[in-house]
Amino acid sequence: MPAVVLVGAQWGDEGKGKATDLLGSRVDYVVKFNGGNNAGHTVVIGDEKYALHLLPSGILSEGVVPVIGNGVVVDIEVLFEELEALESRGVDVSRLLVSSQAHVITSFHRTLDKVTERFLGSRRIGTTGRGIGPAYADKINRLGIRIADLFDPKILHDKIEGSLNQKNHLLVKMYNRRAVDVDAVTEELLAYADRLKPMVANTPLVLNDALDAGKTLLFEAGQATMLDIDHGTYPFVTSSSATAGGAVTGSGIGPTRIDSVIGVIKAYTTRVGEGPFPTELFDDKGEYLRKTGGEFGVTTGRARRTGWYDAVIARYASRVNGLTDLVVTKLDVLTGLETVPVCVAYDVDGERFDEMPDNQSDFHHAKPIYEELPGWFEDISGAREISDLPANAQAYLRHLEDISGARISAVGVGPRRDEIIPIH
Ligand code: 2SA
Ligand code: GDP
Ligand code: MG
Repeated sequence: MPAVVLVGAQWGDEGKGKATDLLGSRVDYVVKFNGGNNAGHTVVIGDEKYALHLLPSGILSEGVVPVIGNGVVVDIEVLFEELEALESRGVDVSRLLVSSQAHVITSFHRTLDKVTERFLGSRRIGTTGRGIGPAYADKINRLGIRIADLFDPKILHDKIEGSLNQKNHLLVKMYNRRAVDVDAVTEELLAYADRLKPMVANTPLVLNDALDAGKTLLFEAGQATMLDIDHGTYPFVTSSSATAGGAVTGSGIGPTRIDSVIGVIKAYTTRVGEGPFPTELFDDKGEYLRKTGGEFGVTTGRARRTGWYDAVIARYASRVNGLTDLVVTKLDVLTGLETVPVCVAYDVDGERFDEMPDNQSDFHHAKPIYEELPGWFEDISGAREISDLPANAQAYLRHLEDISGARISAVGVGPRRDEIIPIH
Protein backbone atom coordinates (compact mmCIF):
# COMPACT_ATOMS: atom_id res chain seq x y z
CA MET A 1 0.00 0.00 0.00
CA PRO A 2 2.47 2.67 -1.17
CA ALA A 3 0.34 5.88 -1.07
CA VAL A 4 -2.57 6.39 1.30
CA VAL A 5 -4.56 9.59 1.72
CA LEU A 6 -6.31 10.32 5.01
CA VAL A 7 -9.03 12.98 5.07
CA GLY A 8 -11.67 14.29 7.44
CA ALA A 9 -15.17 13.27 6.30
CA GLN A 10 -17.12 15.91 8.26
CA TRP A 11 -16.22 19.42 9.51
CA GLY A 12 -12.90 18.50 11.08
CA ASP A 13 -11.63 17.20 14.41
CA GLU A 14 -12.68 13.66 13.57
CA GLY A 15 -9.47 12.30 15.09
CA LYS A 16 -7.20 12.47 12.03
CA GLY A 17 -4.17 13.04 14.26
CA LYS A 18 -4.75 9.81 16.14
CA ALA A 19 -5.41 7.85 12.94
CA THR A 20 -2.24 9.24 11.33
CA ASP A 21 -0.24 8.43 14.42
CA LEU A 22 -1.51 4.87 14.33
CA LEU A 23 -0.55 4.41 10.70
CA GLY A 24 2.73 6.25 11.36
CA SER A 25 4.46 3.12 12.55
CA ARG A 26 3.75 1.48 9.18
CA VAL A 27 4.79 4.26 6.76
CA ASP A 28 8.02 5.96 5.74
CA TYR A 29 6.71 9.46 5.02
CA VAL A 30 3.80 11.50 6.43
CA VAL A 31 2.91 14.46 4.22
CA LYS A 32 0.78 17.44 5.15
CA PHE A 33 -0.63 18.85 1.92
CA ASN A 34 -3.07 21.65 2.82
CA GLY A 35 -3.85 24.27 5.44
CA GLY A 36 -1.44 25.48 8.07
CA ASN A 37 -1.44 26.13 11.77
CA ASN A 38 -5.23 26.45 11.80
CA ALA A 39 -5.18 22.66 12.25
CA GLY A 40 -5.24 21.11 15.69
CA HIS A 41 -4.43 17.42 15.94
CA THR A 42 -4.34 15.70 19.30
CA VAL A 43 -2.29 12.56 19.76
CA VAL A 44 -2.25 10.72 23.08
CA ILE A 45 0.69 8.36 23.62
CA GLY A 46 0.69 6.72 27.04
CA ASP A 47 0.35 9.57 29.54
CA GLU A 48 1.69 12.13 27.08
CA LYS A 49 -0.67 14.37 25.10
CA TYR A 50 0.60 16.24 22.03
CA ALA A 51 -1.25 19.01 20.18
CA LEU A 52 0.10 19.52 16.68
CA HIS A 53 -0.83 22.43 14.44
CA LEU A 54 1.50 23.05 11.52
CA LEU A 55 3.53 19.88 11.80
CA PRO A 56 2.25 16.59 10.36
CA SER A 57 1.17 14.16 13.10
CA GLY A 58 3.67 11.64 11.71
CA ILE A 59 6.46 13.63 13.36
CA LEU A 60 5.76 11.63 16.53
CA SER A 61 6.57 8.30 14.88
CA GLU A 62 10.16 7.15 15.07
CA GLY A 63 11.88 6.89 11.71
CA VAL A 64 9.12 8.62 9.73
CA VAL A 65 10.05 11.53 7.46
CA PRO A 66 7.50 14.29 8.08
CA VAL A 67 6.92 16.56 5.06
CA ILE A 68 5.26 19.96 4.79
CA GLY A 69 4.10 19.93 1.17
CA ASN A 70 3.80 22.74 -1.37
CA GLY A 71 0.05 23.07 -0.71
CA VAL A 72 0.59 24.18 2.89
CA VAL A 73 0.82 27.79 4.13
CA VAL A 74 3.65 28.16 6.63
CA ASP A 75 3.89 30.59 9.53
CA ILE A 76 7.63 30.23 10.11
CA GLU A 77 7.53 31.61 13.64
CA VAL A 78 4.96 28.96 14.57
CA LEU A 79 7.00 26.29 12.81
CA PHE A 80 10.04 27.02 14.99
CA GLU A 81 7.92 27.25 18.15
CA GLU A 82 6.33 23.87 17.48
CA LEU A 83 9.66 22.25 16.67
CA GLU A 84 11.20 23.61 19.87
CA ALA A 85 8.27 22.45 21.98
CA LEU A 86 8.56 18.90 20.60
CA GLU A 87 12.34 18.84 20.92
CA SER A 88 12.08 19.85 24.56
CA ARG A 89 9.90 16.75 25.08
CA GLY A 90 12.50 14.52 23.47
CA VAL A 91 10.91 14.14 20.01
CA ASP A 92 13.40 13.82 17.16
CA VAL A 93 12.38 16.47 14.62
CA SER A 94 15.55 16.40 12.55
CA ARG A 95 14.02 14.65 9.52
CA LEU A 96 11.39 17.33 8.78
CA LEU A 97 11.27 18.53 5.16
CA VAL A 98 9.57 21.77 4.07
CA SER A 99 8.64 22.37 0.44
CA SER A 100 10.48 25.28 -1.19
CA GLN A 101 7.20 26.11 -2.96
CA ALA A 102 4.99 26.29 0.14
CA HIS A 103 3.60 29.77 0.76
CA VAL A 104 4.47 31.91 3.76
CA ILE A 105 2.03 33.41 6.29
CA THR A 106 3.31 36.78 7.49
CA SER A 107 2.17 39.03 10.32
CA PHE A 108 0.15 41.10 7.84
CA HIS A 109 -1.83 38.03 6.79
CA ARG A 110 -2.75 37.45 10.43
CA THR A 111 -3.79 41.10 10.78
CA LEU A 112 -5.90 40.92 7.62
CA ASP A 113 -7.60 37.72 8.76
CA LYS A 114 -8.75 39.42 11.95
CA VAL A 115 -9.85 42.73 10.43
CA THR A 116 -11.69 41.00 7.58
CA GLU A 117 -13.67 38.93 10.08
CA ARG A 118 -14.51 42.04 12.05
CA PHE A 119 -15.74 43.85 8.94
CA LEU A 120 -17.82 40.88 7.81
CA GLY A 121 -19.88 41.25 10.99
CA SER A 122 -22.79 38.80 10.96
CA ARG A 123 -21.41 37.21 7.75
CA ARG A 124 -18.13 36.28 9.45
CA ILE A 125 -16.68 32.80 8.86
CA GLY A 126 -15.42 32.18 12.39
CA THR A 127 -11.83 31.63 11.24
CA THR A 128 -9.01 30.62 13.55
CA GLY A 129 -7.37 34.02 12.98
CA ARG A 130 -4.11 32.44 11.87
CA GLY A 131 -3.87 34.31 8.53
CA ILE A 132 -4.81 31.26 6.47
CA GLY A 133 -7.37 32.90 4.13
CA PRO A 134 -5.29 35.99 3.30
CA ALA A 135 -2.17 33.87 2.63
CA TYR A 136 -4.08 31.60 0.20
CA ALA A 137 -5.72 34.68 -1.36
CA ASP A 138 -2.25 36.02 -2.13
CA LYS A 139 -1.26 32.67 -3.60
CA ILE A 140 -4.25 32.67 -5.95
CA ASN A 141 -3.77 36.38 -6.74
CA ARG A 142 -0.15 35.60 -7.63
CA LEU A 143 1.07 37.91 -4.91
CA GLY A 144 2.29 35.23 -2.53
CA ILE A 145 5.68 34.76 -0.91
CA ARG A 146 7.12 31.27 -1.12
CA ILE A 147 9.66 29.59 1.12
CA ALA A 148 12.28 29.70 -1.68
CA ASP A 149 11.98 33.51 -1.81
CA LEU A 150 13.58 33.74 1.64
CA PHE A 151 16.90 32.77 0.10
CA ASP A 152 16.98 35.69 -2.35
CA PRO A 153 16.75 38.98 -0.41
CA LYS A 154 16.13 41.14 -3.47
CA ILE A 155 13.30 39.00 -4.80
CA LEU A 156 11.85 38.71 -1.32
CA HIS A 157 11.80 42.50 -0.93
CA ASP A 158 10.21 42.97 -4.37
CA LYS A 159 7.51 40.40 -3.66
CA ILE A 160 6.65 41.83 -0.26
CA GLU A 161 6.45 45.27 -1.83
CA GLY A 162 4.14 43.93 -4.54
CA SER A 163 2.00 42.14 -2.01
CA LEU A 164 1.69 45.14 0.28
CA ASN A 165 0.96 47.75 -2.38
CA GLN A 166 -2.77 47.23 -2.47
CA LYS A 167 -3.07 45.96 1.08
CA ASN A 168 -1.56 49.04 2.63
CA HIS A 169 -4.05 51.14 0.75
CA LEU A 170 -6.83 48.99 2.13
CA LEU A 171 -5.44 48.90 5.67
CA VAL A 172 -5.10 52.68 5.86
CA LYS A 173 -8.15 53.81 3.91
CA MET A 174 -10.67 51.12 4.85
CA TYR A 175 -9.57 49.55 8.06
CA ASN A 176 -8.11 52.61 9.75
CA ARG A 177 -4.83 50.83 10.44
CA ARG A 178 -1.18 51.81 10.00
CA ALA A 179 0.55 50.83 6.75
CA VAL A 180 2.83 47.80 7.03
CA ASP A 181 6.52 48.55 6.46
CA VAL A 182 8.02 46.57 3.56
CA ASP A 183 11.57 46.64 4.98
CA ALA A 184 10.44 45.48 8.41
CA VAL A 185 8.60 42.44 6.99
CA THR A 186 11.56 41.63 4.73
CA GLU A 187 13.93 41.73 7.71
CA GLU A 188 11.58 39.62 9.81
CA LEU A 189 11.45 36.88 7.17
CA LEU A 190 15.14 37.04 6.28
CA ALA A 191 15.99 36.44 9.93
CA TYR A 192 14.49 32.93 9.60
CA ALA A 193 16.37 32.00 6.42
CA ASP A 194 19.53 30.37 7.82
CA ARG A 195 17.69 28.26 10.34
CA LEU A 196 15.09 27.18 7.80
CA LYS A 197 17.46 26.35 4.96
CA PRO A 198 18.51 22.82 6.01
CA MET A 199 14.84 21.71 6.14
CA VAL A 200 13.92 23.06 2.71
CA ALA A 201 13.66 20.58 -0.15
CA ASN A 202 12.24 19.93 -3.59
CA THR A 203 9.55 17.82 -1.94
CA PRO A 204 7.66 16.74 -5.11
CA LEU A 205 10.91 15.18 -6.34
CA VAL A 206 11.67 13.62 -2.94
CA LEU A 207 8.18 12.11 -2.70
CA ASN A 208 8.14 10.73 -6.24
CA ASP A 209 11.61 9.24 -5.73
CA ALA A 210 10.39 7.68 -2.50
CA LEU A 211 7.42 6.08 -4.30
CA ASP A 212 9.73 4.81 -7.05
CA ALA A 213 11.94 3.26 -4.37
CA GLY A 214 8.94 1.36 -2.94
CA LYS A 215 8.52 3.50 0.18
CA THR A 216 5.10 4.02 1.78
CA LEU A 217 3.60 7.49 2.02
CA LEU A 218 0.68 8.77 4.08
CA PHE A 219 -0.95 12.06 3.09
CA GLU A 220 -2.62 13.71 6.08
CA ALA A 221 -5.33 16.31 5.43
CA GLY A 222 -5.93 19.29 7.67
CA GLN A 223 -9.57 20.39 8.25
CA ALA A 224 -12.10 18.29 6.32
CA THR A 225 -14.39 17.64 3.35
CA MET A 226 -17.13 20.04 4.46
CA LEU A 227 -14.52 22.79 4.98
CA ASP A 228 -12.92 22.26 1.55
CA ILE A 229 -12.77 25.40 -0.60
CA ASP A 230 -14.55 23.63 -3.51
CA HIS A 231 -16.63 20.90 -1.92
CA GLY A 232 -17.42 22.36 1.50
CA THR A 233 -20.22 24.62 2.70
CA TYR A 234 -18.86 27.67 0.87
CA PRO A 235 -18.31 30.42 1.99
CA PHE A 236 -18.15 28.87 5.47
CA VAL A 237 -15.01 26.91 4.64
CA THR A 238 -11.28 27.12 4.96
CA SER A 239 -9.25 28.36 1.99
CA SER A 240 -7.52 25.14 0.96
CA SER A 241 -8.26 21.80 -0.72
CA ALA A 242 -8.91 19.51 2.22
CA THR A 243 -10.32 16.66 0.11
CA ALA A 244 -8.30 13.83 -1.44
CA GLY A 245 -7.61 15.77 -4.64
CA GLY A 246 -5.65 18.25 -2.54
CA ALA A 247 -3.15 15.52 -1.73
CA VAL A 248 -2.16 15.48 -5.38
CA THR A 249 -1.86 19.22 -6.06
CA GLY A 250 -0.56 19.92 -2.57
CA SER A 251 2.32 17.46 -2.77
CA GLY A 252 3.28 17.03 -6.42
CA ILE A 253 2.49 13.35 -6.90
CA GLY A 254 0.13 12.14 -9.63
CA PRO A 255 -3.38 10.78 -8.90
CA THR A 256 -2.47 7.39 -10.39
CA ARG A 257 -0.09 6.81 -7.49
CA ILE A 258 -2.76 6.86 -4.80
CA ASP A 259 -3.89 3.42 -3.64
CA SER A 260 -6.45 4.14 -0.97
CA VAL A 261 -8.30 7.03 0.63
CA ILE A 262 -9.31 6.76 4.27
CA GLY A 263 -12.06 9.00 5.59
CA VAL A 264 -12.01 9.65 9.32
CA ILE A 265 -15.50 10.21 10.69
CA LYS A 266 -16.89 10.69 14.20
CA ALA A 267 -19.77 8.55 15.41
CA TYR A 268 -21.57 11.91 15.78
CA THR A 269 -20.81 15.33 14.24
CA THR A 270 -19.09 18.54 15.33
CA ARG A 271 -18.34 21.86 13.72
CA VAL A 272 -16.35 24.88 14.92
CA GLY A 273 -16.90 28.27 13.34
CA GLU A 274 -19.96 29.60 11.52
CA GLY A 275 -22.05 27.97 8.80
CA PRO A 276 -24.89 25.49 8.27
CA PHE A 277 -25.03 22.25 10.29
CA PRO A 278 -28.33 20.35 9.83
CA THR A 279 -28.01 17.88 12.74
CA GLU A 280 -26.80 20.49 15.26
CA LEU A 281 -28.21 20.07 18.78
CA PHE A 282 -29.04 23.02 21.01
CA ASP A 283 -30.26 20.98 23.98
CA ASP A 284 -28.79 18.95 26.83
CA LYS A 285 -27.90 16.12 24.40
CA GLY A 286 -25.63 18.53 22.52
CA GLU A 287 -24.03 19.59 25.79
CA TYR A 288 -23.62 15.91 26.70
CA LEU A 289 -21.71 15.22 23.48
CA ARG A 290 -19.53 18.33 23.96
CA LYS A 291 -18.66 17.41 27.55
CA THR A 292 -18.22 13.67 27.08
CA GLY A 293 -16.35 14.12 23.80
CA GLY A 294 -14.18 17.00 25.09
CA GLU A 295 -15.27 19.05 22.07
CA PHE A 296 -13.18 22.19 22.35
CA GLY A 297 -10.87 23.59 19.64
CA VAL A 298 -7.27 22.39 19.88
CA THR A 299 -5.99 25.63 18.35
CA THR A 300 -8.38 28.31 19.63
CA GLY A 301 -10.09 26.58 22.58
CA ARG A 302 -13.52 27.42 21.12
CA ALA A 303 -16.44 25.21 22.13
CA ARG A 304 -17.35 23.00 19.18
CA ARG A 305 -20.96 22.78 17.99
CA THR A 306 -22.27 19.23 18.31
CA GLY A 307 -24.92 17.10 16.60
CA TRP A 308 -25.88 13.59 15.50
CA TYR A 309 -24.25 11.50 12.78
CA ASP A 310 -25.22 12.69 9.32
CA ALA A 311 -25.16 9.95 6.68
CA VAL A 312 -25.95 12.40 3.86
CA ILE A 313 -22.61 14.07 4.60
CA ALA A 314 -20.88 10.69 4.96
CA ARG A 315 -22.10 9.63 1.50
CA TYR A 316 -21.08 12.99 0.04
CA ALA A 317 -17.59 12.66 1.57
CA SER A 318 -17.33 9.08 0.28
CA ARG A 319 -18.13 10.35 -3.19
CA VAL A 320 -15.98 13.48 -3.50
CA ASN A 321 -12.97 11.81 -1.92
CA GLY A 322 -13.43 8.38 -3.50
CA LEU A 323 -13.18 6.86 -0.02
CA THR A 324 -12.07 3.25 0.15
CA ASP A 325 -12.34 3.04 3.95
CA LEU A 326 -13.94 4.78 6.89
CA VAL A 327 -12.40 5.02 10.35
CA VAL A 328 -15.22 5.71 12.80
CA THR A 329 -13.94 7.50 15.91
CA LYS A 330 -15.33 8.33 19.34
CA LEU A 331 -17.92 5.55 19.45
CA ASP A 332 -17.29 5.51 23.23
CA VAL A 333 -18.74 9.03 23.52
CA LEU A 334 -22.19 7.68 22.61
CA THR A 335 -22.19 5.20 25.51
CA GLY A 336 -25.01 5.89 27.98
CA LEU A 337 -27.69 7.10 25.55
CA GLU A 338 -31.08 5.36 25.50
CA THR A 339 -31.35 5.80 21.73
CA VAL A 340 -28.98 7.24 19.13
CA PRO A 341 -30.52 9.18 16.23
CA VAL A 342 -28.83 9.01 12.82
CA CYS A 343 -29.70 11.41 10.02
CA VAL A 344 -30.43 9.47 6.81
CA ALA A 345 -31.87 12.21 4.58
CA TYR A 346 -33.03 15.85 4.68
CA ASP A 347 -36.39 17.49 4.45
CA VAL A 348 -36.04 20.78 2.58
CA ASP A 349 -39.28 22.74 2.65
CA GLY A 350 -41.30 19.55 2.25
CA GLU A 351 -39.05 17.83 -0.33
CA ARG A 352 -36.92 14.80 0.62
CA PHE A 353 -33.21 14.91 -0.24
CA ASP A 354 -31.24 11.66 0.02
CA GLU A 355 -28.10 13.36 -1.27
CA MET A 356 -26.48 16.75 -0.53
CA PRO A 357 -28.59 19.49 -2.09
CA ASP A 358 -26.73 21.24 -4.87
CA ASN A 359 -28.22 24.56 -3.90
CA GLN A 360 -26.65 26.32 -0.95
CA SER A 361 -29.94 27.72 0.35
CA ASP A 362 -31.50 24.24 0.34
CA PHE A 363 -28.69 23.01 2.58
CA HIS A 364 -29.23 25.97 4.92
CA HIS A 365 -32.91 24.96 5.20
CA ALA A 366 -32.26 21.20 5.49
CA LYS A 367 -34.05 19.51 8.39
CA PRO A 368 -32.68 16.10 9.31
CA ILE A 369 -34.81 12.98 8.87
CA TYR A 370 -33.73 10.65 11.67
CA GLU A 371 -33.74 6.96 12.32
CA GLU A 372 -33.51 6.07 16.02
CA LEU A 373 -31.19 3.23 16.94
CA PRO A 374 -31.08 1.57 20.37
CA GLY A 375 -28.16 2.69 22.56
CA TRP A 376 -25.86 0.83 24.97
CA PHE A 377 -24.62 1.47 28.50
CA GLU A 378 -21.55 -0.77 28.86
CA ASP A 379 -18.06 0.81 28.95
CA ILE A 380 -16.57 0.00 25.54
CA SER A 381 -13.11 1.56 25.93
CA GLY A 382 -11.53 -1.85 26.53
CA ALA A 383 -13.01 -3.40 23.36
CA ARG A 384 -10.34 -4.52 20.87
CA GLU A 385 -12.49 -6.70 18.61
CA ILE A 386 -15.90 -5.98 17.17
CA SER A 387 -17.26 -8.95 19.09
CA ASP A 388 -16.21 -7.23 22.38
CA LEU A 389 -18.81 -4.51 21.70
CA PRO A 390 -22.40 -4.69 23.00
CA ALA A 391 -24.86 -5.92 20.36
CA ASN A 392 -26.44 -2.48 19.98
CA ALA A 393 -23.06 -0.82 19.36
CA GLN A 394 -22.29 -3.46 16.72
CA ALA A 395 -25.69 -2.84 15.12
CA TYR A 396 -25.06 0.93 15.16
CA LEU A 397 -21.78 0.43 13.26
CA ARG A 398 -23.35 -1.99 10.77
CA HIS A 399 -26.07 0.54 10.10
CA LEU A 400 -23.54 3.37 9.59
CA GLU A 401 -21.64 1.21 7.12
CA ASP A 402 -24.83 0.43 5.19
CA ILE A 403 -25.72 4.10 4.73
CA SER A 404 -22.33 5.87 4.54
CA GLY A 405 -20.87 4.77 1.19
CA ALA A 406 -17.65 3.07 2.30
CA ARG A 407 -16.58 0.11 4.40
CA ILE A 408 -15.60 0.67 8.04
CA SER A 409 -12.06 -0.55 8.61
CA ALA A 410 -11.44 0.65 12.17
CA VAL A 411 -13.36 2.01 15.16
CA GLY A 412 -12.05 4.33 17.87
CA VAL A 413 -13.18 3.63 21.43
CA GLY A 414 -10.98 6.13 23.29
CA PRO A 415 -8.32 8.80 22.72
CA ARG A 416 -5.27 6.64 23.41
CA ARG A 417 -3.16 4.95 20.77
CA ASP A 418 -4.34 1.45 21.67
CA GLU A 419 -8.05 2.32 22.05
CA ILE A 420 -8.98 1.15 18.58
CA ILE A 421 -10.67 -1.83 16.96
CA PRO A 422 -9.18 -2.79 13.59
CA ILE A 423 -11.62 -4.55 11.24
CA HIS A 424 -10.06 -6.86 8.69
P1 2SA B 1 -9.54 29.29 8.76
O1 2SA B 1 -8.84 29.77 9.99
O2 2SA B 1 -9.55 30.30 7.67
O3 2SA B 1 -9.08 27.96 8.28
O4 2SA B 1 -11.09 29.11 9.20
C1 2SA B 1 -12.08 28.83 8.24
C2 2SA B 1 -13.08 27.79 8.74
O5 2SA B 1 -12.39 26.53 8.93
C3 2SA B 1 -12.58 26.07 10.24
N1 2SA B 1 -11.40 25.39 10.75
C4 2SA B 1 -11.45 24.34 11.56
N2 2SA B 1 -12.49 23.55 11.94
C5 2SA B 1 -12.20 22.56 12.82
N3 2SA B 1 -10.96 22.36 13.39
C6 2SA B 1 -9.93 23.13 13.02
N4 2SA B 1 -8.78 23.13 13.73
C7 2SA B 1 -8.82 23.47 15.18
C8 2SA B 1 -9.07 22.23 16.02
C9 2SA B 1 -9.86 24.57 15.39
C10 2SA B 1 -9.82 25.37 16.68
O6 2SA B 1 -8.49 21.19 15.70
O7 2SA B 1 -9.84 22.25 16.98
O8 2SA B 1 -8.99 25.19 17.56
O9 2SA B 1 -10.69 26.28 16.78
C11 2SA B 1 -10.13 24.13 12.02
N5 2SA B 1 -9.30 25.01 11.41
C12 2SA B 1 -10.11 25.78 10.62
C13 2SA B 1 -12.83 27.36 11.06
O10 2SA B 1 -13.45 27.10 12.30
C14 2SA B 1 -13.68 28.14 10.10
O11 2SA B 1 -15.01 27.67 10.15
P1 GDP C 1 -8.17 16.09 14.22
O1 GDP C 1 -8.13 17.56 13.99
O2 GDP C 1 -9.04 15.38 13.23
O3 GDP C 1 -6.80 15.48 14.32
O4 GDP C 1 -8.89 15.85 15.63
P2 GDP C 1 -8.66 16.66 17.00
O5 GDP C 1 -7.40 16.21 17.62
O6 GDP C 1 -8.88 18.12 16.77
O7 GDP C 1 -9.93 16.17 17.83
C1 GDP C 1 -10.17 14.81 18.07
C2 GDP C 1 -10.20 14.58 19.60
O8 GDP C 1 -10.74 13.32 19.86
C3 GDP C 1 -8.82 14.56 20.24
O9 GDP C 1 -8.93 15.09 21.53
C4 GDP C 1 -8.48 13.08 20.30
O10 GDP C 1 -7.57 12.76 21.36
C5 GDP C 1 -9.82 12.49 20.56
N1 GDP C 1 -10.06 11.14 20.03
C6 GDP C 1 -9.65 10.58 18.86
N2 GDP C 1 -10.19 9.35 18.70
C7 GDP C 1 -10.98 9.14 19.78
C8 GDP C 1 -11.86 8.07 20.19
O11 GDP C 1 -12.04 7.07 19.50
N3 GDP C 1 -12.52 8.25 21.39
C9 GDP C 1 -12.37 9.36 22.16
N4 GDP C 1 -13.07 9.45 23.30
N5 GDP C 1 -11.57 10.38 21.79
C10 GDP C 1 -10.89 10.28 20.62
MG1 MG D 1 -8.55 19.28 14.97
